[in-house]
Amino acid sequence: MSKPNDEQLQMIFEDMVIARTQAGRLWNMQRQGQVGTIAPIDGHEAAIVGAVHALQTESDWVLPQYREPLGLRKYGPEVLDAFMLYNLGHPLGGHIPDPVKVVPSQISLAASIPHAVGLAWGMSLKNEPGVVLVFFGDGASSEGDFYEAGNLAGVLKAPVIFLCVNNQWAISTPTNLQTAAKDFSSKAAAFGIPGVTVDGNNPSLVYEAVSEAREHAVNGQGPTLIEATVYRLGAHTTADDPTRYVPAEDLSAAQKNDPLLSLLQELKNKNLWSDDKQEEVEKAALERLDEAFEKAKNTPLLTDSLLDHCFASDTSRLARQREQLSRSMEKSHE
Ligand SMILES: Cc1ncc(C[n+]2csc(CCOP(=O)(O)OP(=O)(O)O)c2C)c(N)n1
Ligand SMILES: [Mg+2]
Repeated sequence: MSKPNDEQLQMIFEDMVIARTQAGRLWNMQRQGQVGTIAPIDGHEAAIVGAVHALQTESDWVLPQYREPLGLRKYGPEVLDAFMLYNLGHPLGGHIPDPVKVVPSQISLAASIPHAVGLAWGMSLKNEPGVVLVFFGDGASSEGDFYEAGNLAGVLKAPVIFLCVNNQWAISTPTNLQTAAKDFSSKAAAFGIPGVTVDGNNPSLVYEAVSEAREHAVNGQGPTLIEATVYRLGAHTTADDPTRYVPAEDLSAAQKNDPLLSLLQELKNKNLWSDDKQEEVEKAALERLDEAFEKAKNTPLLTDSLLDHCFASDTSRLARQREQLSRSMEKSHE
């Protein structure tokens, strides 16, 4: 079984710190009206970064839900650049150029899961190497798309990894109202595939589970469902007030289990991290975010391209929509 070595753990931690730092800055920027809605990554870093570090960026695809983009740094700066364009309201923002194997994140729950299975099945038909990893939440697992795609993937033995990040909440719906199953990984039984639950606050365990699922998939044995249990430490999004429904004692218990704290201690004990290093990484993370933000802000809005290829010439309804779109784009860019 493959565990991350010290050097990999250091890189994983660096990406976790970067994600947390950038998320904090984006939260403030949203409050200042500079960026749109943000779904904070806080509490999810170990699950996301640990998983992504077990993948091969040249051959393996990632399909995020919407909380993941800041954790996908291993796939290159293009992911953050695309995320900023998307956040600032560019209609085609989110598009990530070749050869980066990350599909744009989107908000429709579970909608990426059938795409992930189709992509994985296509890769196996074409004898292409690699696997597809799709992220989704505990809430998304109640969607029909999850069951339909999971079933098909089991039958086809598609090389796909279903990674359910169970952060205990779907906005204000707790997991006991989401499912009567004992956990989310047991849903794998209906698909005839392995299902495992791992502590998503421990990036080594997530890395190990994803490595094993990857081996399984590339050996032609098909999909795995991994449930990574975490606790959402922030709000659902910048539009949410979790103090209205998250029990304060649950949150403070989860804060003691913050995935960054335990790994920080472990790396410091091994002399693999220092306060100076922390400061340097945080500073670079903010500079990188500023750069991506400035780049996105200075990119002209392609307001028309979204509607360009619907008809040979605009119907009256389309013309109306085109005008509405360009008005709202101008407003969001003010
Ligand atoms: C198909 C669909 N239904 C409902 C929503 C509204 N919605 C947005 S986020 C969310 C909660 C999702 O929870 P989960 O999948 O656990 O992800 P988390 O936000 O906790 O990371 C809901 C219900 C949506 N975006 N898409
Ligand atoms: Mg959730």
